[in-house]
Amino acid sequence: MALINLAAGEINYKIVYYGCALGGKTTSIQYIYRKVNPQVKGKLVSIATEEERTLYFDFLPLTLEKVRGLKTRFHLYTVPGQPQYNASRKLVIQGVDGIVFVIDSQIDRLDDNIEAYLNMWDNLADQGDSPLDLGLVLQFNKRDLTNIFSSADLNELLNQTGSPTVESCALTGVGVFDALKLVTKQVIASTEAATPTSEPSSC
Ligand SMILES: Nc1nc2c(ncn2[C@@H]2O[C@H](COP(=O)(O)OP(=O)(O)OP(=O)(O)O)[C@@H](O)[C@H]2O)c(=O)[nH]1
Ligand SMILES: [Mg+2]
Repeated sequence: MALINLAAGEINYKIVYYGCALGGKTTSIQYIYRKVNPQVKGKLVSIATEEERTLYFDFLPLTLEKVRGLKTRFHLYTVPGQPQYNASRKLVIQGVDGIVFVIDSQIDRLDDNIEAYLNMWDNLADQGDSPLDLGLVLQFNKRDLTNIFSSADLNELLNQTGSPTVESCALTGVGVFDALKLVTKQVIASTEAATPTSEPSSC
């Protein structure tokens, strides 16, 4: 659930980029960091290995338009995709409002994509969440490569929730903001649908 701080006039959403290792999560968030104007962004914090593989997370705070008169902050995170870092993934998804699931479109990454997708469901279930109750967008990444599945095939194989999908090339940024906009719209819509309360909800 979004964290609403009425005293500060703020609403905070947590958006997590999830997906298999080397799929393009960090590249996506780095592109967003480069392109958004300095007034709306904080520092991009990355905890990575020497080879620039995500070890714990990347984190980028953005402050966007007002929702119901509240300043709206989006806290963007990536998880480490390497299978051995599941404990980190579990920590990062605590209190998540929306997920951009980044898929490596290459044919030889199908098993890794499926493993990451099932892992997302498991980790959400462990914290009492479900992709069905959260914002969720599938970002079909690496569309610039040649040995890739069609988007229709990826949709059939990996979109069990009928979620919106976006084709992307995170290297050049194509589709990256489309995916971000879709997930932010979903999480804002879910707050607007919720009954207003004077009590802050927890994140
Ligand atoms: N050709 C191509 N390469 C990409 C694209 N997106 C990312 N890459 C490359 O894929 C590699 C991995 O990208 P990352 O963004 O680090 O992947 P990640 O999902 O954060 O990986 P982990 O941190 O290990 O989970 C890098 O060499 C990127 O430059 C893309 O759209 N097209
Ligand atoms: Mg990464």
